[in-house]
Amino acid sequence: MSCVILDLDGTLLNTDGMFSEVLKTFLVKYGKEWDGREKHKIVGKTPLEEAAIIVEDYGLPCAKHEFVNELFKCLFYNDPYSLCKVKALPGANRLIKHLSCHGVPMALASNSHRATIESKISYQHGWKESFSVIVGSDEVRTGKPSPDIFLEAAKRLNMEPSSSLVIEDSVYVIGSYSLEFLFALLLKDKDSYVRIGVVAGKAAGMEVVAVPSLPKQTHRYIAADEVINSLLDLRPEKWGLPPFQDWIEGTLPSEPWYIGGPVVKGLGRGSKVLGIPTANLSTEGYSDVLSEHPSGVYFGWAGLSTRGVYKMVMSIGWNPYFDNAEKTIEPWLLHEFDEDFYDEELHLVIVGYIRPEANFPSLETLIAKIHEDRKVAERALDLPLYSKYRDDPYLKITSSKGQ
Ligand code: ADP
Ligand code: RBF
Ligand code: MG
Repeated sequence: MSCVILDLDGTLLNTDGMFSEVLKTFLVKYGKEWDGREKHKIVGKTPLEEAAIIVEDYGLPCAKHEFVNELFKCLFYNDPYSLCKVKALPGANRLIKHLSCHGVPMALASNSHRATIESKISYQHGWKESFSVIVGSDEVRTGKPSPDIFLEAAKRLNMEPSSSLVIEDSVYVIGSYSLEFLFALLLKDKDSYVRIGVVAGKAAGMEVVAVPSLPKQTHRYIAADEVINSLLDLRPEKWGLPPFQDWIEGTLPSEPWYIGGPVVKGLGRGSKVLGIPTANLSTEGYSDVLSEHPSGVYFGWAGLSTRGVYKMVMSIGWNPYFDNAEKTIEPWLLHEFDEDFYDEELHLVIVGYIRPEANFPSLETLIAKIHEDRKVAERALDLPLYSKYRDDPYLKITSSKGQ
């Protein structure tokens, strides 16, 4: 591949976060206050399903399609208030910097109108300069799922479609469609919603990597050449592009991030089924942090009140092998304890990423992989880059629970 064509919403930008932002302001109009509790239930739903839950939960005096209509209007028509709150998705800045440093030609190809694309990226540092080509749906005859946008992007980059790599989340269908068209499409074929971008890329004769922005939806992306969990998992060298050079001994360093709380009961499977106890933390109150980090296997340091600071490797997500309904945070402290420590205050400093969560053909292979993760984390945490966080004050918990 000699160039990369990227979708914007849901691929580089967290439009999902934007949806919640708009939702919050919108609820105020109805005299209700957003309390974030829906975040759990809503994960993995399409906006239509999401709206139905909210209308019901808050007892809003409107039909769900009216509600969605209003939301779509706020979201997709250049409302500067919501646009400036949109955050880059994990790995988006890293990818853009990497490709532009190596001189890989890049285009943005979105179903939004060009003006909307430009105002969206104007809030993201360094993005405008990195894309030599931007194509909006108002610049071609038909938007995705038609291949026009992608073909136009390749043409303007002076590249052959067959040497263009498309990266798409496919989910958000924006701008060029009327709401009526959108609803008709969704009613007829629920999956069309997540296929649109991938189908457009394949119809253009390009290679397509899908990065689903809805969890547990991998099966809907069969048309793609590869499905990855997040941009962190993209391996450009698979496509003949320069590899990332920031992996260190099997780990990807990140800015440290912090979560903590009392150790809660999980499903009781860790020690019983895997022989690997995980001191689960509640996801409540962490929806923002968790939406900034993809599900996956991470590592760092764990501080337990009254006991000390330990190396830690953890998984965050839906545990595909068990196909959990809820997202869980499961840190394995790399130390032998003589007893349980439920309800004790546990603080985590997460310093890097290891791999996406995966499914496994057997329990044995899952267990073997987790022990491999343990080795990777144990070794990496001795590197100065990571070991310095052992002294982070967040790990030294002096206050008692609730303070
Ligand atoms: P649950 O599903 O309730 O989390 P687990 O089987 O995963 O049950 O066991 C986790 C519990 O085991 C933790 O809450 C903690 O009290 C205890 N535990 C003992 N050793 C460890 C360890 N090394 N790492 C994490 N938890 C441990
Ligand atoms: N479960 C999975 O289904 N897929 C995984 O890739 C996976 N990776 C894990 C990595 C680590 C480091 C740990 C501690 C657990 C992992 N688990 C995984 C198991 C899961 O998080 C949880 O511990 C079990 O489901 C028991 O509750
Ligand atoms: Mg556990």
